[in-house]
Amino acid sequence: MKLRQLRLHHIEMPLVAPFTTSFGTQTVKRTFLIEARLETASGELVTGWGENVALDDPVYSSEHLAGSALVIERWLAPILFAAEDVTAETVGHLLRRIIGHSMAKSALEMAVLDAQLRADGRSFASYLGAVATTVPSGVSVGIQPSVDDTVRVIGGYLEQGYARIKLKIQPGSDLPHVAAVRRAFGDDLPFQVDANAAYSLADSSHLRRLDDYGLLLIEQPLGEADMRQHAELATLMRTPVCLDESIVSAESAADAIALGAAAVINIKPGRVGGYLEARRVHDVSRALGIAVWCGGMLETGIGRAANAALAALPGFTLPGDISGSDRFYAEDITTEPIRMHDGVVDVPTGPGFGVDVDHERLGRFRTRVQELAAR
Ligand code: NPG
Repeated sequence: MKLRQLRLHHIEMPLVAPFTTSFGTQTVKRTFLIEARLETASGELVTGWGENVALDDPVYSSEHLAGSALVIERWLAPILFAAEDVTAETVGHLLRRIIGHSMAKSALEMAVLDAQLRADGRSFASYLGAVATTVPSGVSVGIQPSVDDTVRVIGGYLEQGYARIKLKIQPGSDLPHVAAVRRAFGDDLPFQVDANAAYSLADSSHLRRLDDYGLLLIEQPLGEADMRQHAELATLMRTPVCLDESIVSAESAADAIALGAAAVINIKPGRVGGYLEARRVHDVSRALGIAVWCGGMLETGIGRAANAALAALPGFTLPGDISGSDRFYAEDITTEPIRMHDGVVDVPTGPGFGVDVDHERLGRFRTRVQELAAR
């Protein structure tokens, strides 16, 4: 296909409640959606949508939203416009000269992939080889001001039917919260914690006390680059260590597994440069007997739909952060919100990612449009 036009729709969506992690509090989601127009070999024009997951500030990874848009405008889009043939399978290869900026690359690959699958009348789940029609839906719970708030908020999600709870933790907001959740909801609750790199190896004896609570896993306790230290921590505690920030490619997944730094891997397509690399992370982990699950980055319905399809691959044996749209948004950007029912989310079956953008809402949430075309 020939890439004809890219439109970056910058949007701002209010969150239903503030979301606090060890790196800050978010009350609004700012991002941009990419609308790509491509011409097929038969001269048909097809449109696809992608979503960028970078945060406003470089606090989760080095990438940030404004930088991501700039890199697309200045370097990535011109490469794709100059290419004779652009397909989802070649976007990553075409862009390989530009170092990093995985979230920008992922958003572009998504838009091409959606367009290509729509042209073929094929769903993303079918393209990937998904083996499930629904995926278990977990919810990520932000750091709360008090232990009582933590228990109350989690109780609310359990009433809604979520299949597993992930609680954000940080020094000063960890053990008492975890203990209270176990006390309130019992030992059978599928329960895990996420530190977003807030600890150091010197905290190992403190972290080891989490072993008393039968957690599914502890996610990214140490820094992004601390692969060896994660491996050492894993020998000091029983709770399985799961990596998120540290896994930026299939190669880093293979390294983490070989080092004993990851007993479980959180796969986020934006963090590894796209859904095709995400599938490779899945494949290498599965081949090495390591469980994976699909993370979330407060995606709109577009990214949520794509994540549900990815999580339907056979190696995704743990519930992902794939909650309903209403976990974060009163109104989503897609015509149909993603719904959690009975603890699961349905894997979309329509062409492409299987969701359509609601243009009226897009207009309301949009702050600006960036038009990019071949020069
Ligand atoms: O359900 O989309 C969701 C949010 C899941 O907690 C979640 N994401 O560290 O995994 C994370 C965290 C995150 C959100 C990280 C936004 C970076 C940005």
